[in-house]
Amino acid sequence: MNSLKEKIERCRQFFSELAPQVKDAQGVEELRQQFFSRKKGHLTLLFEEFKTLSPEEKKAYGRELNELKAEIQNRLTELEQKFQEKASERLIDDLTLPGRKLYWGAAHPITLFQREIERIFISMGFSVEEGPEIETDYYNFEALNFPPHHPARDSWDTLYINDKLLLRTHTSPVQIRVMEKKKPPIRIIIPGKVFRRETPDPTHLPMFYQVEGLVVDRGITFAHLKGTLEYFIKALFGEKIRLRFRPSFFPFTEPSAEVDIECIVCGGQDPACRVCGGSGWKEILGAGMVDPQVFKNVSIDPEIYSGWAFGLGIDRTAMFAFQIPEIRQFYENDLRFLRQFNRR
Ligand code: FA5
Repeated sequence: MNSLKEKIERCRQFFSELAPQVKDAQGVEELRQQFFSRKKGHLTLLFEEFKTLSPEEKKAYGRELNELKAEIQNRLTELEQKFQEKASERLIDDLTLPGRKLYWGAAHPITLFQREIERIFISMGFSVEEGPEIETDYYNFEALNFPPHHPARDSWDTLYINDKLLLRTHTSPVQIRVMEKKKPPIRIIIPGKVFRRETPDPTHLPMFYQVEGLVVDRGITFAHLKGTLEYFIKALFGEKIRLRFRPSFFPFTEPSAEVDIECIVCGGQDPACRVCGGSGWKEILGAGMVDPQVFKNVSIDPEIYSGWAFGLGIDRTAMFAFQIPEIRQFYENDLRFLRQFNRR
């Protein structure tokens, strides 16, 4: 009986005689079957025989056999590519075929909406700032008047990286970063991603966008906050939108409020509404007058200056603006959904 070495050589030679005769993709597939088919392929049979060898023989032939397998596979892949290219050249040549439809990429609806928000605030004289998504406990909590172990920390379901670092739970830490560097007058917005350990539902996401607003100057009052937010929300939704301010609590503002807009999904008509729970209202932002302690933390004198701040959920508000009853749709990457915002 021939040694496995001779058989390997014969198999190599046989393949090199057959390969140049292949004329098309089907021929490549037939050749592949001839050598690799599960029961009778030439290479398969050699591997079967290899299994019966003694450990010394296995050592001697294992490498050669694997090299042959790799050689044949590479050549088959080359042949496959060659015939694929030929086929597409033929397609390009055939001018009677219908054209291929190309889709332009477009900005994501949340990006479009963020730009709209920026446009409104820039028109009121605000400028746009940014800050890091990975934050320290100091900027995310302490400087914002949440001492360690303060119970208010519980309402921010924080994703910690280690004892000192975390994924920011809101855009408010950038207020501190800006006030440390710039002195009043300050009139800024801060859009960006925030993260919370939340179970997704029709109005909640674990990663979402917020836009923070901050105004600091002499003589700033709650009336300025209310007027600016009313103007902004009407610019976004139209004059007829109904909104309400509700008293609330944030450690870094005093007094604090939340703003709700009317539920676009049920208009308050459905007691089982999955968006507003039947109340007819949905919260879109938190706001308030900057707490004097926050000013002290950044060495701004609260006896001279006052200010207001707000934090709005961009995705949550976009749901209402685009009349989408389900916030998760923004991130499901369903092109049928996303293309509706492609205005090209
Ligand atoms: C805050 O994050 C405060 N930093 C807001 C603030 C800023 C108050 C400045 C005072 C001064 P709150 O956790 O309520 O607050 O979130 C603000 C907005 O983010 C909410 O009104 C909502 O629109 C949006 N939001 C909150 N949680 C989620 C979530 N899981 N998914 C989507 N949007 C959310």
